[in-house]
Amino acid sequence: MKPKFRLIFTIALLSIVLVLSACGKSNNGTAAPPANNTAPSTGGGQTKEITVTAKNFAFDPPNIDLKAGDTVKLTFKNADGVHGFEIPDLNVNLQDGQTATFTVDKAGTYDFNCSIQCGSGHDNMTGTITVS
Ligand SMILES: [Cu+2]
Repeated sequence: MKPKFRLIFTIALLSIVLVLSACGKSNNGTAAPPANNTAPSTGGGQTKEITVTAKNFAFDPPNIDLKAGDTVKLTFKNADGVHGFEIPDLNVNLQDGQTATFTVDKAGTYDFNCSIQCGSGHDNMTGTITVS
């Protein structure tokens, strides 16, 4: 009798935990989209031309701020040494003198890095695009 009660109690407890965690998930899901109807857009949707320059061993600028919805025309140039420019999350990979056009739809941070093994400072060649 007692072990059976314990089993039922355990199942009931697990059910409550599952229901609670399912609720938490759906709440997070519905809270994600921003309420665009209450505030005017703060500049998203513009086209911005940005040039990133690489030298031994850094990018200039190392940080780029964008608004969700912006389209970027990004040109990459080597000023010193031979480097590449890669944003893995956005499928952007540029060599010296190349330009990529892409749109950042979602807020978040997108890291970029050097895509060519350029020397001792290669691992320091990182930067971040922040989309708000
Ligand atoms: Cu490198």
